[in-house]
Amino acid sequence: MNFDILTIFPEIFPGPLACSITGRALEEKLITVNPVDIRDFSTDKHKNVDDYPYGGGAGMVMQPGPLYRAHQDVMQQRDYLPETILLSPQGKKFSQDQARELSQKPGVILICGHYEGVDERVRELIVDRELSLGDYVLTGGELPAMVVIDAVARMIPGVVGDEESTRRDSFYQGILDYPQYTRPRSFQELEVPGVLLSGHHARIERWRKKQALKRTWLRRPDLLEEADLDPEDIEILHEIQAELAEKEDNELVGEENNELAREKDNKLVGEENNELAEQEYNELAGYENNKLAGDKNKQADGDKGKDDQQAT
Ligand code: 4G0
Repeated sequence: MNFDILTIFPEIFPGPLACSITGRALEEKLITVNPVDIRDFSTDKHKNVDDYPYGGGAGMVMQPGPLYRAHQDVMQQRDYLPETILLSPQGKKFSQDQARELSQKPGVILICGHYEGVDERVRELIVDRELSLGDYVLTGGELPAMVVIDAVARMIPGVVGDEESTRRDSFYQGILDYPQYTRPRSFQELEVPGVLLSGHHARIERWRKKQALKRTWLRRPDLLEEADLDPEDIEILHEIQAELAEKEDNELVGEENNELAREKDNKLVGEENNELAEQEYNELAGYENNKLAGDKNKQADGDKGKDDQQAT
């Protein structure tokens, strides 16, 4: 897949994309990155590509001319019809689904905006899709473009060596990851949860699913509205909510009101003098940064005494 990038800083590409997995993808020509200097298409004697905003106001606006000509030039070089994407804070939120969709294409053109934005006619004439990484403003669209390239590249078959991780992406689609552990079994007096050493595949799967759902419920309840949960997931979620209600003796948690659940979560974090609250937060949020919480967690999952069993 080819990425053409319209930018006033072509020298910063490939940058970090030359490293690690995307670096190998570049070497193997699974992806190509072609930065195009917008200034090369300026007609200005100083190669300026920005000007003052009509109607007044602070800052500068990217002119349509250089961007339009750079875009025409790139389109002419391609034997496919590339989708043109503008990276800006005004865009639709970039998602894993969009990364997957874009990875099916032969190539895309990424436009990196600068200054206070780009002339609206650029959107009308050449932009097919406007994407934002999130609700924050950066000095330019170059870093967002690199993020998009990375996210799209790793969805291309053969880029990520281990196909298992892509499979897992879709298995736990729409919810947060479960907590992961590797050697050593004991670190700074914190133990790996016993169930992971038990060798009981079904119990491990259920524990992971429960942890993933707990995290999602407590940190990103918004995701649960979109996630496609199977009947077992919903049963586990109800189990989690019942545990929360029981432990907290707080009828707010039983209600399926995300706003209130979050409020309750925040309340627990704030109560740092309340040992029970802190302990419960650590456990429920999946933070095993607390010996007491870790031990309590093992008890809660009925795994006490499994620590001495070997994983393999
Ligand atoms: C276009 C993307 C581009 C318009 C780009 C800024 C954040 C993101 C830029 C503006 C960017 C993002 C109107 C400030 C370049 N910052 N969140 N900066 N304006 O994806």
